[in-house]
Amino acid sequence: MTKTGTQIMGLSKMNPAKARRLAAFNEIDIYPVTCEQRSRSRNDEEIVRSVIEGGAKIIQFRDKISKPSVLFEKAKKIQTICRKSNVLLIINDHIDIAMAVDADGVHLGQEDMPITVAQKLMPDKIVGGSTHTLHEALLAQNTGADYINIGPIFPTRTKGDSDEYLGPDVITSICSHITIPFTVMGGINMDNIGNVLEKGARKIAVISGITESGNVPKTVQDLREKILTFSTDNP
Ligand code: TZP
Ligand code: MG
Repeated sequence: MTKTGTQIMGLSKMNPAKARRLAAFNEIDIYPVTCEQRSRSRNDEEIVRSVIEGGAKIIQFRDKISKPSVLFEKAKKIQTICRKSNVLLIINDHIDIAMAVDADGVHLGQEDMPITVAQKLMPDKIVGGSTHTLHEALLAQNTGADYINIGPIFPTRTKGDSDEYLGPDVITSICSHITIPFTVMGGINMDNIGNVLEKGARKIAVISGITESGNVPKTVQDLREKILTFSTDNP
């Protein structure tokens, strides 16, 4: 079986800041991701405050629209909020912004900078990768991803480039071959979260199921409770 960076080095020999971040990542349950266009006129900062109020321990700042200067300013503000609450901040797409605001990591898609480059540039940070197939998942793991995301699991209107989705069975078929932590994403909400939990997911990334809620803290609380209750009943 392929060994992860953590297994090869051992957490103790790893950069201590990275080891701390990975330890915190291992504890996460709900993984809210921002999308200002789908937040019912609330800005990303407001959503970030609300998901933290609901108990989230990690946030991904995902903004596909803003220019770098705006992204940087927004990321700085969000980082200040996350720091105060000891919440991990992952930046979608942009290694430079993640480094500039001293975020906890970066999340890279198939068309972004290679995972190996991110690991070199930010050895003390978390590097995650989006995957859609077993092949991509193994490649991400073998090139040093600290975690992967698998998705879209269900149909979603948030990722506009395709109507395709993988279905929840993909979770078992991919996760049985990988050793690094994984998140799942795509169309997940209170009604179907049970399906991904049953397939073995424990770290669940959600955009619109949270950002479109009329009561974001309560929705985050409810989703967390589902994950935590299921995990306790199915250790
Ligand atoms: N990658 C896989 S699915 C997805 C991304 C960015 C969008 C998920 O958004 P939502 O609103 O939780 O379906
Ligand atoms: Mg990307």
